[in-house]
Amino acid sequence: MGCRPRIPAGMVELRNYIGGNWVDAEGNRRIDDVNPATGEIIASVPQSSAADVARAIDVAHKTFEHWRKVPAPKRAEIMYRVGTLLRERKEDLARKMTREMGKVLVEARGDVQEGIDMAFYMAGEGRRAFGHTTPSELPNKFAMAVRDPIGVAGIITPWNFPMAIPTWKTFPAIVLGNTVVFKPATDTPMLALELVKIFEEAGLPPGVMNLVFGSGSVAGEVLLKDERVRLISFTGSNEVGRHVASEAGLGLKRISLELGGKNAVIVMDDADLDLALDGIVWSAYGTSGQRCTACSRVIAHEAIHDQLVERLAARVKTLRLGDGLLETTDVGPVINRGAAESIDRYVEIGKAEGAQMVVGGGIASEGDLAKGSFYRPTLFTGVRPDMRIAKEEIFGPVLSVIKVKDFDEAVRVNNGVTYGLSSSIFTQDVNRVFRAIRDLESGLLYVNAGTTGAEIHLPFGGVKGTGNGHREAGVAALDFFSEWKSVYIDYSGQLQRAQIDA
Ligand code: UN1
Repeated sequence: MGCRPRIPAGMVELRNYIGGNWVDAEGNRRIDDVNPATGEIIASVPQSSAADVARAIDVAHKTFEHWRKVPAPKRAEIMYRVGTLLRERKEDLARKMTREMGKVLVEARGDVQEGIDMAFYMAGEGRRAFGHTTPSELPNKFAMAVRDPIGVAGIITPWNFPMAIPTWKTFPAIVLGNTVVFKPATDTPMLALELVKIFEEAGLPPGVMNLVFGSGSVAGEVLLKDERVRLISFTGSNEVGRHVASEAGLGLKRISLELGGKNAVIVMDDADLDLALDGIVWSAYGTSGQRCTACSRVIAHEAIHDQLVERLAARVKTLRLGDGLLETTDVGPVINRGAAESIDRYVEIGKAEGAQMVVGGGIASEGDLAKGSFYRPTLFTGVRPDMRIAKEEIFGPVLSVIKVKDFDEAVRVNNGVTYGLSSSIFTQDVNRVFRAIRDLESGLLYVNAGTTGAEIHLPFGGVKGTGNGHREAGVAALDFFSEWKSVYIDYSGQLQRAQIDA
């Protein structure tokens, strides 16, 4: 295992970061990091063994003893510097992200911006992290509840928001006094490394943030099983989320799961259709449909259905596929070949179920597109709520339109899936708006906007199969990454028995 004090500029041979050292994985096993738009290999990535991850946990565990005692405002000062560095490098990071993950540049900038926002928000929490003071039921007794750090946080992140999601998890963890072992998605290692470099430059003490590259089945598994890891924050698929819940649950870890979605835009008969079209196209085909929050169902009132479908089809036909670095591109590649094939299997299922594919379908392979993994923006109509394409998460640029008679049916269809992340309604009727707020089963709700665009200072997460009841971001993140400690201070000088002494 070679140790180097600093990572040389422009290096494409990535290394783990453990205890403040850039180190190779045991046996130096590596895989390629590939640009999904061009097929070009952009970096070589270590594949950590179980022993590599155990070493990272060991360091994080030892560092916790020191880090938890550093005053939170001091921890937060580092977070301000992280925010400043992210802001300075925004353009460079966005370009790297587009090359590594494929999303179009304007969206990659937004992804980095989300990290900048989170840095300053969480830095502010270093001087708040409010607890409670509350009266005691007994005289001459003081009561308060304070937030304690928990310990080593195992952070397992997806590839679709290579900067934003790691910041949602690592920033609150670190400001609140936890230490981190971070295992990023195999498809987006470079952005994870850039984030960790920024932590290093910002002056984060060695051992607080440790980065291990590798597979879920080897590296991730160690995080789930090692008893020194006290909390796991995971964003990814429903299937893996269930595995995380059961493995980490056995060790009684605190677990936050952010899983899939089958998000819908409801368009009522009184909707502003121009606005609805903009919202639908942006939230269904942006990020090539690869957001947990992406719109994958349109629930259209019968009075506007035909007009909406016709205009939507015309819009979808104009979307230009291509490399996200090009100004002319509307929709970038999907993350890899396997993803394109899995999306295509769903499109075939939709056709076999009897839905009408009015636009798109198929892996695109004309010209330069053949070098990458591109899926044509696809639109289905005549979709029934019981079809698989209306129920299962596809995670690609595939949208299904379902026709309904009225508001009540729209709510039933929206709620008739196992997920509940994001829902939206387009209407001008204030009564319907408030009924929608009350009745739609989702953790995020948009009125007259698409299903994407969550801001970092509000809780983020979903109901039902989307997770396990935790929320990320906003003040909710503080509750996940800290432990409540209730403290009673009796200054009466005598025994006072709660619930017993009058
Ligand atoms: C995700 O897809 O997991 O609201 C995160 C949004 C973004 C975050 C999405 N701010 O679409």
